[in-house]
Amino acid sequence: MNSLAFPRCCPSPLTPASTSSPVTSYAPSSASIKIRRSRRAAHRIAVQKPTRIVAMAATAPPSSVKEVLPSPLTSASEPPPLFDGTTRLYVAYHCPYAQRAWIARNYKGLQDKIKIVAIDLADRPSWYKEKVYPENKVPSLEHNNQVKGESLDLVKYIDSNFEGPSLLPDDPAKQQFAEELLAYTDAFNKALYSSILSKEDVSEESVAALDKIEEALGKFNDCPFFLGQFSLVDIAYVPFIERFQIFYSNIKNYDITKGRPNLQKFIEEVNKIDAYTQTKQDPQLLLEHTKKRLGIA
Ligand SMILES: N[C@@H](CCC(=O)N[C@@H](CS)C(=O)NCC(=O)O)C(=O)O
Repeated sequence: MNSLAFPRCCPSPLTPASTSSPVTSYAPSSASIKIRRSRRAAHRIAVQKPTRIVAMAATAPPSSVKEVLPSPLTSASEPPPLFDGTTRLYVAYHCPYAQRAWIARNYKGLQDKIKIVAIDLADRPSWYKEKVYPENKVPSLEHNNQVKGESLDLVKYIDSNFEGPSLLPDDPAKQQFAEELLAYTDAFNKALYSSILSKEDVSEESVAALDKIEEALGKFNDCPFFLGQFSLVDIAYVPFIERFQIFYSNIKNYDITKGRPNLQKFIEEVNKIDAYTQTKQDPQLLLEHTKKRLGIA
C-alpha cells in the first residue's frame, strides 16, 4: 500500500513531498519545547529579531525545501477565482484541525494538486462564509465544484480521492483500531484542555487520557506510530500532542513525555517527517494565541 521505497514500518525522514533540494526544516527537540525563561533571557529575545524564537526551536538537520506559503487572506482580500477547477485547502496556520488536512496533503505529495489558501480567522473575509464554507470554519476543501469540511473527514477524503501513499494500513485489525482512536480524539482533547483551563494541578482525567495514548502507541510495537506505520491516526493526534506538549510544559510545568517512552519516541519520530514539520508553527506564537483564546494570564 505505501508505495514509497523505504521500510514499510518506519517512515523515511523524507516524505514524498520532500525529496527535492535541501533547506531548513523545523523539528523541536523536547528541550526546545520549554519556552519559559528567565526575565533577562525573555528581554533579550524580545529585543532581538522575531526569527530568533523560531531559530531556538530548530534542531533538525537541513532536509527539505520549505514550501513558500501564502499570506492569510483578510476582510480586505478578494476571493480566489472560486470553482475554477483548482483544488484549494482553506486553513489557518495556527489551527490544529486545519493542520490535519494540511499534513495529509503534504504526506501524499499533493503540493501541486491542492493549493493552500490561508484565512485570517481574526479578520475573516465575508466571502468565505458566503461563497465557500457556510460553517465559516477551517479547514475546508474546495474540490470538484464542492466544498467539504471537518478535518477527520477531509483527511480520509484526501486519502481516498488523491494519489500518493495510503494513510491507512490494509490490516483489518489496524483499521478497526484506527476507527477507535479516531473516535477518541475529541475526548482526548477535551480531557487535556480541561487541565489547562483549571488552576489546579494536572487532573487525573488528563493523566488517564495521556496514559491511554501511551498504551495505544504500544499496541503494535513494530514501530513508534499508532498503527505501526505512519497513518491518519498519527495525523489526527499530532497537531494536538504538539500543542499539549508546549502548553503543559509552560502552563502546568508538566512534561507529558515523562514516564511515557512510547509518546517520547512518537514525538521524536514524527518530527522526522517533513510533511508534518512543514506545518509546525512557532511554539511561542501557539502558546500566546491559545492563552489569549482561553483567557489564561
Ligand atoms: N470539527 C471541526 C473543527 C474546526 C474548527 O473548530 N476550526 C476552528 C479554527 S482552529 C475555526 O475555524 N474556528 C472559527 C470559528 O469557530 O468561528 C474540524 O474538525 O474541522
